[in-house]
Amino acid sequence: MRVPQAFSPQWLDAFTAALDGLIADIRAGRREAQSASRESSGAGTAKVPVCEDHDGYLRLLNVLACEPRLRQLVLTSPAPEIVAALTGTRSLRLWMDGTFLKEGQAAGTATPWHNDECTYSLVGEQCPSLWIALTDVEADNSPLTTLDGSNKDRYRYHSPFSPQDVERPSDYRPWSELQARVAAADAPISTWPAKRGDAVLLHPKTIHGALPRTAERAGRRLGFSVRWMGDDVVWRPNVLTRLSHDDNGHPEFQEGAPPPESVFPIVWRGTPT
Ligand SMILES: O=C(O)CCC(=O)C(=O)O
Repeated sequence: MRVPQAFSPQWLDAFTAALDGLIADIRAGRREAQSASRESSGAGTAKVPVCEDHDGYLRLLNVLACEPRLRQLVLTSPAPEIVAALTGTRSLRLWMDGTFLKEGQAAGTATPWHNDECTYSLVGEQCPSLWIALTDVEADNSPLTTLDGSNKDRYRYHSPFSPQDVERPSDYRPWSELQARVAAADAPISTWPAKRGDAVLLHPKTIHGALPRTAERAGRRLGFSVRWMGDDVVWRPNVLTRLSHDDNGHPEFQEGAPPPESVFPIVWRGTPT
């Protein structure tokens, strides 16, 4: 679901400056980041973002956990109101975030097809990502793509980032089936070019990715995606879940209950408009 011009230039400039500063610091070695391979082994720590940076594709995870000023900006921006209005939740917690910077024209600037919930320890309808275009994201500038109707899937998919040597729960399908669905000639795929300031709300089951950046012109493409937890979200891990530094072994997490306030405080309350 697209929200045209959801953010004014003031917010976009503030988010962009904070992310660009962090990216520059990580690239210059002034700030620590952990590699994606270390993160996928579950060895992550809370206060260090995960950074994958190659071939004009940069993916940064969990910035908000280590950048209190940016976290505060996100919380005071229109973001929570937008998420609440679109999901109908009366409360929100912050889950995690992803930043996607694309430069150059390499095929590797595509974001591979996936859905966000596949490795989640959380279930709920109100667990979306609000993806924000911090630059124009035209059709040749790595727009998001979605598989229409996948938000209604009855199955989850066994991600390559989950353990492979375990018995797959009955409500999961092999990853190859997800790939076959998007590769089918008649796959109902939508492409989401965006103007700077537009936002796209993604249901946790929505199968999505992004095309490569093929623009001949110089420039870049920056998307910032914040994941939220609404009223109906509960913690329900299984053998394919990737636990994080937050919930791995934490005594207050209870299966079937919302994540504890001590770890994920409610950051927004209200009546959705
Ligand atoms: O911006 C992108 O390229 C991908 C975004 C995405 O996959 C996400 O937010 O989950």
